[in-house]
Amino acid sequence: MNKIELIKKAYEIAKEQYAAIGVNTDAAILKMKDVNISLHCWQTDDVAGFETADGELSGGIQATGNYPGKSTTIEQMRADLEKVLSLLPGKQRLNLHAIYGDFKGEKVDRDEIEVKHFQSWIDWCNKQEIGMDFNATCFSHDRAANGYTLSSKNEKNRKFWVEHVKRCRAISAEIGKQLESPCVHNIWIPDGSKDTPVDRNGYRALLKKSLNETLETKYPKEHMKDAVESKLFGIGLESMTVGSHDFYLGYAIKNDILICLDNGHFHPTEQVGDKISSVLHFIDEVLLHVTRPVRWDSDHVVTLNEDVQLIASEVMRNNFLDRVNIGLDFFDASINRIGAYVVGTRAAQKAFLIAALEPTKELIQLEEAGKYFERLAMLEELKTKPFGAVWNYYCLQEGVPVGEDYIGKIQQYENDVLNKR
Ligand code: RNT
Ligand code: ZN
Repeated sequence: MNKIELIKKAYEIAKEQYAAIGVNTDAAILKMKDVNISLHCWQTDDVAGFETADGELSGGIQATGNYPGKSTTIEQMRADLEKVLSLLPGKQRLNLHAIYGDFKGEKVDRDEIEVKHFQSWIDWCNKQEIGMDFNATCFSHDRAANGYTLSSKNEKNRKFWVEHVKRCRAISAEIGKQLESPCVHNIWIPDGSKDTPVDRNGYRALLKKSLNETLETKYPKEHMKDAVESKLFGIGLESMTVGSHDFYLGYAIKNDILICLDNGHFHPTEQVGDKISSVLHFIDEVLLHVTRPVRWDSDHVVTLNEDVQLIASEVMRNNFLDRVNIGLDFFDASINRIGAYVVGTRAAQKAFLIAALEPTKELIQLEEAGKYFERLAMLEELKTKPFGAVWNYYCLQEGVPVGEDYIGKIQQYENDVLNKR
Protein backbone atom coordinates (compact mmCIF):
# COMPACT_ATOMS: atom_id res chain seq x y z
CA MET A 1 0.00 0.00 0.00
CA ASN A 2 1.44 3.40 -0.85
CA LYS A 3 1.72 6.21 1.66
CA ILE A 4 -1.41 8.07 0.59
CA GLU A 5 -3.54 4.95 0.59
CA LEU A 6 -2.26 4.16 4.06
CA ILE A 7 -3.19 7.61 5.38
CA LYS A 8 -6.68 7.25 3.92
CA LYS A 9 -7.16 3.77 5.28
CA ALA A 10 -5.98 4.79 8.75
CA TYR A 11 -8.43 7.69 8.60
CA GLU A 12 -11.36 5.46 7.68
CA ILE A 13 -10.63 3.26 10.71
CA ALA A 14 -10.18 6.26 12.98
CA LYS A 15 -13.44 7.71 11.70
CA GLU A 16 -15.30 4.58 12.78
CA GLN A 17 -13.62 4.49 16.18
CA TYR A 18 -14.54 8.11 16.86
CA ALA A 19 -18.07 7.58 15.51
CA ALA A 20 -18.52 4.84 18.11
CA ILE A 21 -18.20 7.48 20.83
CA GLY A 22 -20.36 10.01 19.03
CA VAL A 23 -17.66 12.07 17.31
CA ASN A 24 -17.80 13.05 13.65
CA THR A 25 -14.22 13.34 12.39
CA ASP A 26 -15.17 15.07 9.13
CA ALA A 27 -16.97 17.75 11.12
CA ALA A 28 -13.95 18.15 13.39
CA ILE A 29 -11.67 18.71 10.41
CA LEU A 30 -14.12 21.23 9.01
CA LYS A 31 -13.99 23.19 12.26
CA MET A 32 -10.26 23.68 11.76
CA LYS A 33 -11.13 26.19 9.02
CA ASP A 34 -11.87 28.67 11.79
CA VAL A 35 -8.67 28.03 13.72
CA ASN A 36 -6.52 30.82 12.33
CA ILE A 37 -3.30 31.26 14.22
CA SER A 38 -1.44 34.55 14.15
CA LEU A 39 2.21 33.79 13.41
CA HIS A 40 4.57 35.93 15.49
CA CYS A 41 7.19 37.16 13.02
CA TRP A 42 9.74 37.52 15.83
CA GLN A 43 10.49 33.79 15.96
CA THR A 44 12.54 34.18 12.75
CA ASP A 45 15.01 36.75 14.14
CA ASP A 46 15.01 36.57 17.96
CA VAL A 47 12.94 39.78 18.30
CA ALA A 48 15.65 41.91 16.65
CA GLY A 49 13.66 43.98 14.13
CA PHE A 50 14.75 46.12 11.18
CA GLU A 51 15.51 49.44 12.75
CA THR A 52 18.84 50.98 11.77
CA ALA A 53 20.21 51.06 15.31
CA ASP A 54 21.28 47.55 16.25
CA GLY A 55 20.04 47.65 19.83
CA GLU A 56 19.90 44.85 22.37
CA LEU A 57 16.68 43.05 23.18
CA SER A 58 15.53 44.57 26.45
CA GLY A 59 12.45 44.69 28.62
CA GLY A 60 12.90 41.58 30.69
CA ILE A 61 12.55 39.15 27.80
CA GLN A 62 15.30 37.05 26.30
CA ALA A 63 15.92 34.88 23.26
CA THR A 64 18.60 32.37 24.13
CA GLY A 65 20.79 30.49 21.69
CA ASN A 66 22.75 31.38 18.57
CA TYR A 67 21.74 28.76 16.06
CA PRO A 68 22.81 29.94 12.61
CA GLY A 69 20.43 31.22 9.96
CA LYS A 70 18.34 33.90 11.60
CA SER A 71 16.66 36.35 9.27
CA THR A 72 18.31 39.75 9.15
CA THR A 73 16.45 41.42 6.30
CA ILE A 74 12.83 41.84 5.39
CA GLU A 75 13.32 39.61 2.33
CA GLN A 76 14.78 36.83 4.45
CA MET A 77 12.00 37.12 6.98
CA ARG A 78 9.35 36.89 4.28
CA ALA A 79 11.07 33.88 2.72
CA ASP A 80 11.09 32.21 6.15
CA LEU A 81 7.45 33.02 6.76
CA GLU A 82 6.48 31.70 3.35
CA LYS A 83 8.33 28.49 4.15
CA VAL A 84 6.51 28.21 7.46
CA LEU A 85 3.13 28.88 5.83
CA SER A 86 3.82 26.19 3.23
CA LEU A 87 4.29 23.59 5.98
CA LEU A 88 1.13 24.33 7.95
CA PRO A 89 -2.41 23.15 7.28
CA GLY A 90 -5.17 25.75 7.34
CA LYS A 91 -5.07 29.53 7.08
CA GLN A 92 -2.94 31.62 9.42
CA ARG A 93 -2.36 35.33 10.03
CA LEU A 94 0.79 37.40 10.41
CA ASN A 95 1.61 39.08 13.71
CA LEU A 96 4.07 41.93 13.27
CA HIS A 97 5.84 44.15 15.76
CA ALA A 98 6.43 47.84 15.01
CA ILE A 99 10.23 47.33 14.84
CA TYR A 100 9.73 45.28 11.67
CA GLY A 101 8.77 48.18 9.42
CA ASP A 102 10.11 48.46 5.90
CA PHE A 103 12.35 51.40 6.81
CA LYS A 104 14.60 51.06 3.76
CA GLY A 105 17.71 51.94 5.72
CA GLU A 106 16.23 55.19 6.98
CA LYS A 107 16.32 56.08 10.68
CA VAL A 108 12.69 56.26 11.72
CA ASP A 109 12.15 56.59 15.44
CA ARG A 110 9.20 54.91 17.14
CA ASP A 111 7.30 58.19 17.41
CA GLU A 112 7.64 58.74 13.66
CA ILE A 113 6.35 55.50 12.16
CA GLU A 114 3.58 55.67 9.57
CA VAL A 115 1.47 53.36 7.46
CA LYS A 116 3.92 53.75 4.59
CA HIS A 117 6.54 51.86 6.57
CA PHE A 118 4.22 48.87 6.75
CA GLN A 119 2.61 49.05 3.32
CA SER A 120 4.87 46.38 1.85
CA TRP A 121 3.84 44.05 4.71
CA ILE A 122 0.18 44.75 4.02
CA ASP A 123 0.79 43.99 0.36
CA TRP A 124 2.65 40.82 1.28
CA CYS A 125 -0.26 39.68 3.47
CA ASN A 126 -2.65 40.52 0.68
CA LYS A 127 -0.67 38.31 -1.66
CA GLN A 128 -0.64 35.48 0.89
CA GLU A 129 -4.37 36.07 1.41
CA ILE A 130 -3.94 36.31 5.16
CA GLY A 131 -4.92 38.83 7.83
CA MET A 132 -2.43 40.77 9.88
CA ASP A 133 -2.08 41.75 13.52
CA PHE A 134 0.18 44.39 15.02
CA ASN A 135 2.08 45.32 18.19
CA ALA A 136 3.57 48.49 19.55
CA THR A 137 7.22 47.89 20.46
CA CYS A 138 7.80 49.45 23.87
CA PHE A 139 11.18 47.84 24.56
CA SER A 140 14.69 47.63 23.07
CA HIS A 141 15.00 51.43 22.94
CA ASP A 142 16.92 54.18 24.74
CA ARG A 143 13.74 55.66 26.09
CA ALA A 144 12.86 52.35 27.73
CA ALA A 145 16.30 51.89 29.21
CA ASN A 146 15.30 52.88 32.75
CA GLY A 147 12.58 50.23 32.76
CA TYR A 148 9.50 52.42 32.26
CA THR A 149 7.57 53.39 29.12
CA LEU A 150 3.85 54.24 29.29
CA SER A 151 4.12 54.45 33.08
CA SER A 152 7.29 56.54 33.07
CA LYS A 153 7.60 59.39 35.53
CA ASN A 154 9.79 61.11 32.96
CA GLU A 155 7.11 63.03 31.09
CA LYS A 156 9.15 63.28 27.91
CA ASN A 157 9.57 59.51 27.78
CA ARG A 158 5.94 58.86 28.68
CA LYS A 159 4.76 61.17 25.90
CA PHE A 160 7.13 59.50 23.47
CA TRP A 161 5.59 56.09 24.15
CA VAL A 162 2.05 57.44 24.04
CA GLU A 163 2.82 58.83 20.60
CA HIS A 164 4.29 55.51 19.51
CA VAL A 165 1.25 53.54 20.61
CA LYS A 166 -1.13 56.05 19.03
CA ARG A 167 0.66 55.65 15.74
CA CYS A 168 0.60 51.87 16.05
CA ARG A 169 -3.16 51.95 16.53
CA ALA A 170 -3.62 54.14 13.46
CA ILE A 171 -1.42 51.79 11.44
CA SER A 172 -3.42 48.80 12.75
CA ALA A 173 -6.69 50.38 11.65
CA GLU A 174 -5.32 50.90 8.16
CA ILE A 175 -4.01 47.32 8.06
CA GLY A 176 -7.44 45.96 8.98
CA LYS A 177 -9.16 48.23 6.51
CA GLN A 178 -6.94 47.28 3.60
CA LEU A 179 -6.96 43.56 4.35
CA GLU A 180 -10.68 43.55 5.23
CA SER A 181 -9.98 41.66 8.41
CA PRO A 182 -9.79 43.30 11.83
CA CYS A 183 -6.22 43.81 12.99
CA VAL A 184 -5.64 43.04 16.67
CA HIS A 185 -3.29 45.60 18.16
CA ASN A 186 -1.64 44.35 21.32
CA ILE A 187 -0.01 46.53 23.94
CA TRP A 188 2.60 44.89 26.10
CA ILE A 189 5.01 47.04 28.09
CA PRO A 190 7.91 45.83 30.21
CA ASP A 191 7.46 48.46 32.92
CA GLY A 192 8.37 47.20 36.33
CA SER A 193 10.93 47.00 39.03
CA LYS A 194 13.72 44.64 40.04
CA ASP A 195 13.47 45.57 43.66
CA THR A 196 10.53 46.38 45.87
CA PRO A 197 9.02 49.67 44.73
CA VAL A 198 7.21 52.01 47.06
CA ASP A 199 5.04 53.92 44.62
CA ARG A 200 3.33 51.01 42.87
CA ASN A 201 0.17 53.03 42.74
CA GLY A 202 1.84 56.05 41.15
CA TYR A 203 3.11 53.98 38.22
CA ARG A 204 -0.27 52.37 37.74
CA ALA A 205 -2.00 55.74 37.75
CA LEU A 206 0.41 56.86 35.03
CA LEU A 207 -0.20 53.72 32.99
CA LYS A 208 -3.95 54.28 33.18
CA LYS A 209 -3.53 57.89 32.12
CA SER A 210 -1.28 56.90 29.20
CA LEU A 211 -3.63 54.16 28.02
CA ASN A 212 -6.53 56.60 28.12
CA GLU A 213 -4.54 59.00 25.97
CA THR A 214 -3.50 56.37 23.46
CA LEU A 215 -7.05 55.02 23.15
CA GLU A 216 -8.65 58.44 22.61
CA THR A 217 -9.08 57.94 18.87
CA LYS A 218 -11.77 55.36 18.20
CA TYR A 219 -11.53 53.07 15.18
CA PRO A 220 -14.23 50.81 13.76
CA LYS A 221 -14.10 47.26 15.14
CA GLU A 222 -14.04 45.91 11.59
CA HIS A 223 -10.65 47.57 11.19
CA MET A 224 -8.89 47.15 14.51
CA LYS A 225 -9.29 45.78 18.01
CA ASP A 226 -7.24 46.85 21.04
CA ALA A 227 -5.71 44.36 23.44
CA VAL A 228 -3.61 44.75 26.59
CA GLU A 229 -1.24 42.04 27.81
CA SER A 230 -0.55 41.49 31.47
CA LYS A 231 2.47 39.87 33.07
CA LEU A 232 3.56 38.58 36.43
CA PHE A 233 7.26 39.44 36.16
CA GLY A 234 10.15 39.87 33.74
CA ILE A 235 13.87 39.14 33.94
CA GLY A 236 15.38 41.85 36.14
CA LEU A 237 11.86 43.06 36.87
CA GLU A 238 10.95 40.51 39.49
CA SER A 239 9.35 42.60 42.19
CA MET A 240 6.58 44.42 40.36
CA THR A 241 5.04 44.64 36.92
CA VAL A 242 2.97 47.78 36.47
CA GLY A 243 0.66 46.09 33.95
CA SER A 244 -0.40 43.21 36.16
CA HIS A 245 -3.32 40.92 35.37
CA ASP A 246 -5.61 42.65 37.85
CA PHE A 247 -4.75 46.03 36.40
CA TYR A 248 -5.35 45.09 32.78
CA LEU A 249 -8.40 42.93 33.36
CA GLY A 250 -10.02 45.86 35.10
CA TYR A 251 -8.90 48.22 32.38
CA ALA A 252 -10.14 45.94 29.59
CA ILE A 253 -13.56 45.47 31.16
CA LYS A 254 -14.02 49.16 31.84
CA ASN A 255 -12.88 50.25 28.40
CA ASP A 256 -14.44 47.47 26.37
CA ILE A 257 -11.19 46.21 24.87
CA LEU A 258 -9.50 42.80 24.67
CA ILE A 259 -7.36 41.19 27.32
CA CYS A 260 -4.33 39.28 26.07
CA LEU A 261 -3.59 36.12 28.03
CA ASP A 262 -0.04 34.86 27.59
CA ASN A 263 0.27 31.51 29.32
CA GLY A 264 3.86 32.33 30.29
CA HIS A 265 2.72 35.31 32.31
CA PHE A 266 1.11 33.71 35.33
CA HIS A 267 2.15 31.71 38.32
CA PRO A 268 3.25 28.29 37.00
CA THR A 269 0.28 26.51 38.54
CA GLU A 270 -2.29 28.93 37.14
CA GLN A 271 -4.05 27.77 33.98
CA VAL A 272 -4.91 30.18 31.20
CA GLY A 273 -7.36 27.54 29.97
CA ASP A 274 -9.33 28.14 33.15
CA LYS A 275 -9.39 31.89 32.67
CA ILE A 276 -11.08 31.93 29.27
CA SER A 277 -14.57 31.04 30.50
CA SER A 278 -14.17 33.56 33.31
CA VAL A 279 -13.08 36.64 31.43
CA LEU A 280 -15.41 36.07 28.47
CA HIS A 281 -18.37 36.74 30.73
CA PHE A 282 -17.19 40.30 31.06
CA ILE A 283 -15.33 41.14 27.87
CA ASP A 284 -16.18 40.44 24.24
CA GLU A 285 -12.94 38.89 23.07
CA VAL A 286 -9.55 37.72 24.22
CA LEU A 287 -6.21 37.45 22.53
CA LEU A 288 -4.08 34.43 23.34
CA HIS A 289 -0.31 34.29 23.36
CA VAL A 290 0.28 30.58 23.30
CA THR A 291 3.72 29.72 24.57
CA ARG A 292 5.56 27.25 26.83
CA PRO A 293 6.96 28.51 30.08
CA VAL A 294 9.55 26.16 31.56
CA ARG A 295 9.87 27.16 35.23
CA TRP A 296 9.39 30.79 34.19
CA ASP A 297 8.26 32.86 31.19
CA SER A 298 10.98 31.28 29.09
CA ASP A 299 9.12 31.30 25.74
CA HIS A 300 10.06 27.75 24.79
CA VAL A 301 8.61 26.27 21.62
CA VAL A 302 4.98 25.25 22.11
CA THR A 303 4.46 21.52 22.49
CA LEU A 304 1.29 19.50 22.77
CA ASN A 305 1.04 19.63 26.55
CA GLU A 306 -1.82 19.73 29.02
CA ASP A 307 -1.76 23.53 29.40
CA VAL A 308 -2.17 24.13 25.70
CA GLN A 309 -4.75 21.35 25.48
CA LEU A 310 -6.91 22.93 28.18
CA ILE A 311 -6.77 26.27 26.37
CA ALA A 312 -7.82 24.69 23.07
CA SER A 313 -10.45 22.49 24.68
CA GLU A 314 -12.07 25.39 26.50
CA VAL A 315 -12.26 27.37 23.26
CA MET A 316 -13.76 24.50 21.26
CA ARG A 317 -16.13 23.26 23.98
CA ASN A 318 -17.78 26.63 24.16
CA ASN A 319 -17.66 27.59 20.48
CA PHE A 320 -15.50 30.57 21.38
CA LEU A 321 -13.50 30.66 18.15
CA ASP A 322 -15.15 33.91 17.08
CA ARG A 323 -14.25 35.52 20.42
CA VAL A 324 -10.75 34.15 20.89
CA ASN A 325 -7.93 35.46 18.73
CA ILE A 326 -5.13 32.94 18.72
CA GLY A 327 -1.56 34.15 18.62
CA LEU A 328 1.75 32.49 19.41
CA ASP A 329 4.60 33.93 21.43
CA PHE A 330 7.87 32.07 21.69
CA PHE A 331 11.40 32.76 20.52
CA ASP A 332 13.87 29.93 20.62
CA ALA A 333 17.24 30.70 19.05
CA SER A 334 18.86 27.45 20.13
CA ILE A 335 17.45 25.27 17.35
CA ASN A 336 16.55 25.75 13.70
CA ARG A 337 14.16 28.70 13.98
CA ILE A 338 11.90 27.59 11.15
CA GLY A 339 11.76 24.14 12.68
CA ALA A 340 10.85 25.69 16.02
CA TYR A 341 8.15 27.73 14.33
CA VAL A 342 6.56 24.78 12.55
CA VAL A 343 6.74 22.43 15.53
CA GLY A 344 5.17 25.05 17.79
CA THR A 345 2.40 26.07 15.44
CA ARG A 346 1.55 22.50 14.53
CA ALA A 347 1.43 21.62 18.23
CA ALA A 348 -1.11 24.38 18.83
CA GLN A 349 -3.13 23.25 15.82
CA LYS A 350 -3.08 19.67 17.05
CA ALA A 351 -4.46 20.78 20.40
CA PHE A 352 -7.39 22.42 18.61
CA LEU A 353 -8.06 19.38 16.45
CA ILE A 354 -7.96 17.11 19.51
CA ALA A 355 -10.41 19.47 21.16
CA ALA A 356 -12.67 19.28 18.13
CA LEU A 357 -12.64 15.48 18.46
CA GLU A 358 -14.12 15.51 21.96
CA PRO A 359 -17.62 14.17 22.60
CA THR A 360 -18.33 17.23 24.73
CA LYS A 361 -22.11 16.79 24.97
CA GLU A 362 -21.76 13.23 26.19
CA LEU A 363 -19.13 14.23 28.75
CA ILE A 364 -21.34 17.00 30.09
CA GLN A 365 -24.18 14.50 30.42
CA LEU A 366 -21.97 12.26 32.55
CA GLU A 367 -20.93 15.27 34.59
CA GLU A 368 -24.48 16.39 35.22
CA ALA A 369 -25.49 12.87 36.24
CA GLY A 370 -22.69 12.85 38.81
CA LYS A 371 -20.94 10.02 36.95
CA TYR A 372 -17.45 11.27 37.68
CA PHE A 373 -15.69 7.93 37.34
CA GLU A 374 -17.18 7.55 33.88
CA ARG A 375 -16.18 11.12 32.99
CA LEU A 376 -12.62 10.54 34.14
CA ALA A 377 -12.43 7.23 32.30
CA MET A 378 -13.66 8.76 29.05
CA LEU A 379 -11.24 11.69 29.31
CA GLU A 380 -8.42 9.18 29.78
CA GLU A 381 -9.59 6.95 26.92
CA LEU A 382 -9.78 9.94 24.60
CA LYS A 383 -6.05 10.40 25.01
CA THR A 384 -5.32 7.19 23.12
CA LYS A 385 -7.93 7.46 20.38
CA PRO A 386 -6.33 7.51 16.91
CA PHE A 387 -5.97 11.26 16.73
CA GLY A 388 -2.79 11.00 14.63
CA ALA A 389 -4.70 9.38 11.79
CA VAL A 390 -7.15 12.29 11.70
CA TRP A 391 -4.34 14.86 11.88
CA ASN A 392 -2.48 13.15 9.03
CA TYR A 393 -5.59 13.04 6.89
CA TYR A 394 -6.22 16.72 7.59
CA CYS A 395 -2.66 17.55 6.47
CA LEU A 396 -3.08 15.41 3.37
CA GLN A 397 -6.31 17.21 2.49
CA GLU A 398 -4.58 20.54 2.96
CA GLY A 399 -1.70 19.55 0.71
CA VAL A 400 0.99 19.99 3.36
CA PRO A 401 3.56 17.47 4.64
CA VAL A 402 2.01 14.65 6.64
CA GLY A 403 3.41 13.49 9.98
CA GLU A 404 7.16 13.91 10.26
CA ASP A 405 7.58 14.66 6.55
CA TYR A 406 8.09 18.36 7.30
CA ILE A 407 11.38 17.59 9.06
CA GLY A 408 13.12 16.80 5.77
CA LYS A 409 11.66 19.94 4.17
CA ILE A 410 13.11 22.08 6.94
CA GLN A 411 16.49 20.35 6.74
CA GLN A 412 16.52 21.10 3.04
CA TYR A 413 15.64 24.74 3.67
CA GLU A 414 18.44 24.90 6.20
CA ASN A 415 20.93 23.60 3.64
CA ASP A 416 19.68 25.63 0.71
CA VAL A 417 18.83 28.93 2.42
CA LEU A 418 19.56 29.33 6.13
CA ASN A 419 23.15 28.06 6.07
CA LYS A 420 23.99 30.50 3.27
CA ARG A 421 23.11 33.57 5.33
C1 RNT B 1 6.65 39.64 26.78
C2 RNT B 1 5.34 39.47 26.10
C3 RNT B 1 5.24 40.03 24.72
C4 RNT B 1 6.47 39.79 23.88
C5 RNT B 1 6.31 40.11 22.42
C6 RNT B 1 7.62 40.16 21.70
O1 RNT B 1 6.78 38.93 27.92
O2 RNT B 1 4.98 38.13 26.11
O3 RNT B 1 4.10 39.56 24.10
O4 RNT B 1 6.91 38.48 23.99
O5 RNT B 1 5.57 41.24 22.27
ZN1 ZN C 1 3.24 37.58 25.01
